[in-house]
Amino acid sequence: MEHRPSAKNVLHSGYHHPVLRTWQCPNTTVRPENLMFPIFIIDGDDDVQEITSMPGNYRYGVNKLKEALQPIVDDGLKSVLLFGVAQNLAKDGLATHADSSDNPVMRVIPKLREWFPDLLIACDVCLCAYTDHGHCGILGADGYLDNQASIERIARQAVNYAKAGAHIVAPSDMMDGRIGAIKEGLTKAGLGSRVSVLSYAAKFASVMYGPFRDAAKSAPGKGDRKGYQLPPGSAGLAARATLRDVEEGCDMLMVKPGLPYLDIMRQTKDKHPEYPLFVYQVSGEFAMIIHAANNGVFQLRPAVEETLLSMRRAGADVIISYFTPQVLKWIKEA
Ligand code: PB1
Repeated sequence: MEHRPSAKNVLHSGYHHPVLRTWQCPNTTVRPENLMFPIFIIDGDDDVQEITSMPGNYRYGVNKLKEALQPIVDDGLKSVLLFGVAQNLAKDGLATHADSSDNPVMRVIPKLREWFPDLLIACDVCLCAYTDHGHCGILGADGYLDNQASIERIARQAVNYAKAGAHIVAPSDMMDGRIGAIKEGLTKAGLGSRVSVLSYAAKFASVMYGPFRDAAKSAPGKGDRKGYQLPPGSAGLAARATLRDVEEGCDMLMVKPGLPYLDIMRQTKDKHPEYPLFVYQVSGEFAMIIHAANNGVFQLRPAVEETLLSMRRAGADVIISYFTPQVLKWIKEA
C-alpha cells in the first residue's frame, strides 16, 4: 500500500520560497519600533563602567551618555528604559535618593529630552537600587514589606520622574495597587493624560535577574523577592495581576522574563488584545545567548533573531532587550 499525503496535507508547496515563508509568518517581524533599550545611569557623572556579567553593556555617567547613545539613535533607536545606579548616593530605608535632585535618572531625563527630542523615554520605577536593604518596597518595623507605605513612596518616585520629563513610567516593584497609586499621583500633578504607565504586570520571581542585580547593585540584602514577584508556576496570578493593573488604569502591559514565559505572553495578549504588550528579555537571557554563542553553541545573530521572533509570535508588540543596538545594526544592514 503506497501512502500519499492528501493535497491538503502537502505543506511544502506553501513555503518553498523565502517570500512564501514571510507570508506564512505574520506579525513576527522586528522593526526599530518593536525594541526598547535598557540603559544604566550611574551617579558618577564621568564614569563609564563595563558590566562584566553583561558583555557589551555599560553603566554611563550623565556626561558620557550622549556620545554613547548618539550612534544607536543614528541606527534608528526609538525608545530607552532608564535604570539608576547609586554607587555614591546614600541608601536608606525610605529610598531617599530614588528621586532626589542628585539622582542620576532625575538629572539625565531633561538632558535626553534636549539631546534626542524624538527619543521616547521610559523610566523604571522601583526602590531596590536606593534602599539599604535592597528590597523593592518600604519595610515596616517588623521587617516585612509595608505595602501601603511602598505604593505611596513608589507613586511619588513615578510622579517626580514624570515631572522631570519622562514620557513613560514603568513600575517594576510588584507591590499590590501601585498602578492605581501612580495614576492618582500623576492625575493630581496634572500629568495623568501626558505620561504613560507601563506596568510590569506579570513579572516572575526568576533566577534570570542575576546580571542585572550586579549591574544595578540592587540585590536584596537578605531574603528574596518571592513574596512579591509572581511564582514562576502561576499563570493564574499572572492573569489576576494583569487584570488588576488594567482596571487600575495602566496604559501598557509587560511580561517578564521572556523566553521561559511565552505562554504567559500569549495568555496576556489574548485576554487584553487592546493593550500594547511588552516583554522584557532579561539580563540572564541576554547572558545565556551571549555565552552560548561565544562558546560555539550557535551563531549569535540567528539565535537572537529566532528568540525575538518567538516573542513576537507569542504576542509581544515591544521587546525590551539588551541586544537592541546590535539588532538595529542588523536591521539597517538588511
Ligand atoms: O534585566 C533584568 O534582569 C531586569 C531585572 C529587573 C529590572 N526591572 C528587576 C528584577 C530584580 O532584580 O528582581 C529589578 C527589580 N526592580
